[in-house]
Amino acid sequence: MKQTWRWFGPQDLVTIDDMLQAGAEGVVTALHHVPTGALWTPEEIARRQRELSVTKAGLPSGLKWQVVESLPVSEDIKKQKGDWRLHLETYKVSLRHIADAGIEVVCYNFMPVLDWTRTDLRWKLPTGATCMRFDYADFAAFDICILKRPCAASDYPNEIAEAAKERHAAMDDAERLALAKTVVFGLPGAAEGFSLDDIRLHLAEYEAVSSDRLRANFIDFLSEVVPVAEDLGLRLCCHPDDPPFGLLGLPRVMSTEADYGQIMDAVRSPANGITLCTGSLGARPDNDLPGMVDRLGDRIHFLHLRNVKRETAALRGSFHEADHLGGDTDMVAVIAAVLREERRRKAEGRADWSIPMRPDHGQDMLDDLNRNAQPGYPAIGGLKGLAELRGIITALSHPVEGLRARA
Ligand code: CS2
Ligand code: MN
Repeated sequence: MKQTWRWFGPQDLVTIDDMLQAGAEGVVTALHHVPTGALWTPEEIARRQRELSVTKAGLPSGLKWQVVESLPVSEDIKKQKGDWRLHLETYKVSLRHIADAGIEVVCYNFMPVLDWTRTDLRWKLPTGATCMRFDYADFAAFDICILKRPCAASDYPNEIAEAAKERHAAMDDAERLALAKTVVFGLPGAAEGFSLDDIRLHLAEYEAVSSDRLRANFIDFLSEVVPVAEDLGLRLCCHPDDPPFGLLGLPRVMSTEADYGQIMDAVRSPANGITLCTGSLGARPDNDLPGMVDRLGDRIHFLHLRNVKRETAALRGSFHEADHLGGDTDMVAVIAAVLREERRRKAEGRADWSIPMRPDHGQDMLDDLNRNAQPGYPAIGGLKGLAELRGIITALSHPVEGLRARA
């Protein structure tokens, strides 16, 4: 596995120097300033490559841009409306520019409107560290009582809808505003401010888009871009829905093994691949992560290793982001399955046998608590996650002791 680290560019409060100390071997980044749908130019790609190739002191970092995360897919493409054909052509040209720059792996997602969604970005753990959390009743409080989406209550089990109303009644205005801001953190334009009416407009646009329609649009998108990616020697990899179930009445089609199976089968090419995010998928008890690596491993081009603690047994429910080796996903079994897949690829002579991975979302701890970096991407919490994962990889890969430990 290639141990990588996500970087949000020069304004990231966690620097290239920091990730070097954390032991990163490669960088995952994007042109975050380029609006969705717009072209990634060779100049901008080269600029980002230069930025990550040097330390603060101007010395070579020795790091390369390993994975693009993400080349975002526009809402127009997801809905097949407006400028979608233009965006599709632009996407292909951006892919060509990415390949020309020597980058091979491109992550994206196909979630309508919202990317990952939480109700608390700084939930205090008993240790004093903080983590991100999704509380289903708080989310329902936002949906039913703040956004006031028509018929929203009928989308939730009765006890959640009731709890949501009680929680909302107990909140003051500042708490309601904070919850709304947290929920829409991943919305396009959220950084520039948002209004509930903007969200309602986004949602109205999807009223006519069923899950089947969204999946068909996704397959149309892949049928166009995968052959281009294959020709360019690129590996596209779709990140799962987070959380892996529908929210706000929006369709979501990449939440389960069956979802991935359908999409992998619909466009059969090594360029149509998977970003296996154990954190996102792990929020559902019916996703068997080590088994998914065994069964879908062939097409896994990028790994997000993270763990969640589910707070209920329900298919859709509350969870928080646990330690990388804590939580409900058996991370040792996942890593063992990945190492098996890597050995299999090596034996086949595949050039892509070493799969890039990164620690996904860390908890804020120690100095992270004052640094206020990008939510989910602190220096020390990320370093701890990567170090723990590296420990497992090292132990399981040991040619003698790895086997002896199990004898
Ligand atoms: C990431 C996602 O921070 C995260 O949770 O895993 O935002 C991811 O970058 C996108 O969904 C990929 O397109
Ligand atoms: Mn992820």
